[in-house]
Amino acid sequence: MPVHNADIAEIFTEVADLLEIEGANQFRVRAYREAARTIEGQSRSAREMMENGEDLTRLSGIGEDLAGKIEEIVKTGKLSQLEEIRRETPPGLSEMMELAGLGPKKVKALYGELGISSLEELEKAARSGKVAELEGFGEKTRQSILEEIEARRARGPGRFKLARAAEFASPLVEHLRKSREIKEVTVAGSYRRGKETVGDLDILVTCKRGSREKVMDRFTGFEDVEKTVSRGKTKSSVILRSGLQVDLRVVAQVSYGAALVYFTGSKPHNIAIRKIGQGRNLKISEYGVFKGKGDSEKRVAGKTEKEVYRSVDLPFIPPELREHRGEIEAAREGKLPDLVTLDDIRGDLHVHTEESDGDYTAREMAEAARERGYEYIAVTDHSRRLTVAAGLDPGQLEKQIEVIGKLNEKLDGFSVLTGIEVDIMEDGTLDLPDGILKELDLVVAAVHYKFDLPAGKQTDRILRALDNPHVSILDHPTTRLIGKRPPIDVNMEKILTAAIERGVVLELNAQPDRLDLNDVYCKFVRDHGGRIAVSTDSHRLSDLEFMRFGIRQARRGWLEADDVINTRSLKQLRKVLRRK
Ligand code: DGT
Ligand code: CA
Ligand code: CA
Repeated sequence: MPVHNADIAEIFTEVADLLEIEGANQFRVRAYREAARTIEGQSRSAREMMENGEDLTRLSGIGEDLAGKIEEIVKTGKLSQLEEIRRETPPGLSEMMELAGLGPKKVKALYGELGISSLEELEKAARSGKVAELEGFGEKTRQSILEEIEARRARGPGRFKLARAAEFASPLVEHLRKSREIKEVTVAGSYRRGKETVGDLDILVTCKRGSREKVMDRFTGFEDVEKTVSRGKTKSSVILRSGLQVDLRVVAQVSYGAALVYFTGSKPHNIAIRKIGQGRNLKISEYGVFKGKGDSEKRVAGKTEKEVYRSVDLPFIPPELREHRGEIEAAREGKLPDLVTLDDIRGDLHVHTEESDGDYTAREMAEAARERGYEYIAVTDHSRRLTVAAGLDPGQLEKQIEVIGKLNEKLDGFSVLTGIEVDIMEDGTLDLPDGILKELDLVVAAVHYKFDLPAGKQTDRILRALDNPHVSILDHPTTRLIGKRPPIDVNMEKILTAAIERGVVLELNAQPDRLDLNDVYCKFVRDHGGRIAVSTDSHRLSDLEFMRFGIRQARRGWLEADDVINTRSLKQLRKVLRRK
């Protein structure tokens, strides 16, 4: 198995966790956390960099020592240092650290003084009351440990894809909004940042004076709640029938902005903001921004997020950018991107019809798209190799081109572009002859089989496809399926660069289990002057809705309207689609 950047980040994070429990030097611990973040934020795989003989120490926060460790992980898939620490400190401790409210200090005490090294042991000790005897552990901690463990068990392992989380979040938010007591409702956390998967939902509400009890009743009484894990005055947690955990916090109106910043995260972003505040003698917490100490402590901001950012001389930073990947520097220099919105989108460039594996005709898809306010769609059915999806051969495609021509005569003020989602064969040639491809408005090229070729071969395969002058868009470039299939093993930077040089557009496929390209690659394309098509790959009318998830990911990739070709008028679009 090739080592991905995410694997390296995971290893470094575990090292940091375990070192922290061991009571290692704070700087050392932080170095591993920083390294994990740096590696995860790279568009290129560390493996590629090594293969190119590049100096890993040029990455921020990576010195000789860490560079050596990255090399070891890439070569062996493991880090001997971690194996060693694991022998000394049981891996169950990492899991214990993930429970809210249990930092390294507490875990260290639990392990050092009571010998507890797993969630099971922890639960037993909490039930028997043993943990409450430890210094710094009161009845409250004991209760919260039990609740957390129970919640974990009820929701099971794993994260929810953003679209699936949205299915459960939306009706709950509606339910809360309808309450007369509740004033404002926001789902914060990773959900608000538009991450492709979320661990749990973090909802913040403000309410009328004296109605917190009623708000909690309304929350825990929601029809989809399977179990109430905890209920307090300001915070309650429930598990929905789907297994999704939802935390609800009632916050004061004066703190709403500060709480939003805090609970939207990400944690590294928060920490960086708080540090800027410290440099100005400001204390930034979930309750507000405060100046002065003791009796003279004064709240200087907190009602809105804008206020909080302004207190450290920054403009509002959109939630999708809050990953501590350069957004704070950009904000400081007035260089935040003007992120693309759903309203900017004028068409969809990847739509299937019943001619291959879609459920509707081109006309039906066109009408649904027009209803959404679009000006155009491109019909891109599968090509012949994909027999399971009833792919088209040249004759069938010829016929479809004719049908679409006639359809366009009938559609007033809306255009259907002709296209194909053509298979990239194992050798990098395309599944249909150039003669028919050149008849089309656009050609979307895609890998649909032979996912496990070795990196060199797989990369060459795609590069060769990009060399075909008829290819306009590279479809779901990494072919990953979130939680199901890893990305293909390729030199992504080489592929993206080649595409940009040739004027090939990269697709951000908006299917909830694809979201491919991911945020980091989108940013790479933008930074290198390339263009993206955000496309839904719709097989049904309702799939056109997926555009909103594509846009969330595009925003996480720092994309502006100008970076996304389907924000263009048809005329402009045709210009961009012309190959260099
Ligand atoms: P998730 O749920 O795993 O998808 O990710 P998040 O980002 O929603 O994380 P979660 O639910 O654990 O916490 C929500 C936010 O609360 C998180 O993004 C940042 C903030 N937060 C949580 N714990 C801490 C902390 O120890 N320090 C700081 N500064 N912020 C925290
Ligand atoms: Ca969360
Ligand atoms: Ca949470």
